Amino acid sequence: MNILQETSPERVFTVGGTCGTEAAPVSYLNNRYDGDIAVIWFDAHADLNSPDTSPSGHFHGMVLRTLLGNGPDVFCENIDRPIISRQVFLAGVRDMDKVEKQYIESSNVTICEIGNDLINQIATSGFSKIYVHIDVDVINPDHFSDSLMPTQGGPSCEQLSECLSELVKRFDIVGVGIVEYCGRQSKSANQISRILIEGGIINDSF
Ligand SMILES: [Mn+2]
Repeated sequence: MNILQETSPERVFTVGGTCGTEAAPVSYLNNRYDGDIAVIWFDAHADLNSPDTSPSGHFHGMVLRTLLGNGPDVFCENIDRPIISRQVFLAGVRDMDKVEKQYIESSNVTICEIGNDLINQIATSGFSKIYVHIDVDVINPDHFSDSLMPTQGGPSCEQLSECLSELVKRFDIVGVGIVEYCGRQSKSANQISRILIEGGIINDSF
């Protein structure tokens, strides 16, 4: 976080770690662009537990809620500027706790289908900048096997890269985070680079 504030980059690309690594870049960019940023959360999970509701107590299941201003104090203290629920677009979510569903119903978080639905929702939301969070567990485990929390269902690698390339064409992507990858085979590292290259993320934006 200190490094981001000192160097003040216009765009941030992060690789690695768990979803917890997203706290610094998202809150930094939200502050830098004055809240004018849609946060697309490609993830099988909503990561919307709070310290009071989390069944596991793992921070990576609370990071989005922390970014929304309601997480463990030690992390919230370091959030530059919390996001508001209208900024959040969950894409590919399919494994949620009951309290997370209740939170979504009581907030302005949007759940989107990966593809045209997501593109249309972002287009009508009016945000001019986009942050793209990719937890690799969003990908169907039949197609990609090296995520930390494999979860049934979800898009193929091609469906994800097609959606990314549409986002790159239409919107200004200022941040990308790739997380929860546990590389056991070089095949999966190649799959990730192919998704980012075919999705146009690496060529055009970063
Ligand atoms: Mn996840």
